[in-house]
Amino acid sequence: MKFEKDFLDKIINITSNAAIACYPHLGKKDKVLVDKAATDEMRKNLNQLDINGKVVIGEGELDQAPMLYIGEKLGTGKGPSIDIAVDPLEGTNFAANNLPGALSVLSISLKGNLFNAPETYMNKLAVGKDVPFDATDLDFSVEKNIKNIADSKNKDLDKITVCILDRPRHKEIIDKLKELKVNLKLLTDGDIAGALLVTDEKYNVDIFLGIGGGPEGVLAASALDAFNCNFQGRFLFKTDEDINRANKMGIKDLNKKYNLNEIVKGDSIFCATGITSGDLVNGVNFRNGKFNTETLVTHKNSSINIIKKEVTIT
Ligand code: VTB
Repeated sequence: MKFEKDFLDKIINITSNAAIACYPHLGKKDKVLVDKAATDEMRKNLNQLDINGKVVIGEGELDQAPMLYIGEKLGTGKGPSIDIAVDPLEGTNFAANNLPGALSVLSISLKGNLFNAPETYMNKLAVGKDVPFDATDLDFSVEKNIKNIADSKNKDLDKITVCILDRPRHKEIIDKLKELKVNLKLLTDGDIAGALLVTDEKYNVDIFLGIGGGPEGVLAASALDAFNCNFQGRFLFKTDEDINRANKMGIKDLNKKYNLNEIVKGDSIFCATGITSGDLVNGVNFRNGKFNTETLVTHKNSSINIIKKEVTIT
């Protein structure tokens, strides 16, 4: 089964509405409030869809409701069985401070086709489709990955740009990258968008790497799949709680390196609507009583990788 166009439009509307719901709360310095606005709106809209939906990537467990929690059932129950990955507000700091880069993100696939990821960190690597499949690997050293990319693109190292979250845990990698004299694009937050910068030369990012949220990794992977880019991820289970959760989800090899085709299978739809303007899309715009939103949409089976503009009247 493949998702049809009208279904695609409905999904675009869901992230658009969630983004619009954030608009009154932008720059109010209240992360909880703006996150709740996005989540409530996304849940309301998903529940109106004729699907038998289940959240496989969400925000925490049942006891952490009202967030869209892992295992939550969504939809009218009348349609196909769908796996849903959500990040209603990716970049809560951005939205609370009215800074660039906040997105509302959703990905769906048929049941069983999206990895059921626990809420833990993931070590990630993403490269564009112009990099040969075997040129990069999570298990290669940073230096080897960068040099292989430079070789395959016939570029000097100082023309390579690496995108990574700016975190103390990445100090060693960042020091190495500085030594290699590559260019850095350091993110304060928002590593879904960071990973997606490898999808098009216009963003001038050759590789995204480093440790960020696992759910964000799965969401990014579903878009990267439609762009035929490469992605690898390895979850990091540190605490006993993390390990228990992974066991419950059926993850046997805690150290497994996942390739993209093990994270996302079959047809999928990914939507990321801008809440505030960023590298990928513009944020919500309100003018003459109308909201304008911009959504990055990918649909694996129709090879749609577009930025679509939406207009909603208040
Ligand atoms: C990333 C990023 C998120 O968290 O996954 C990051 O995409 C990872 O966590 O926007 P730390 O902040 O603990 O490093 C965010 O920055 C915030 O959820």
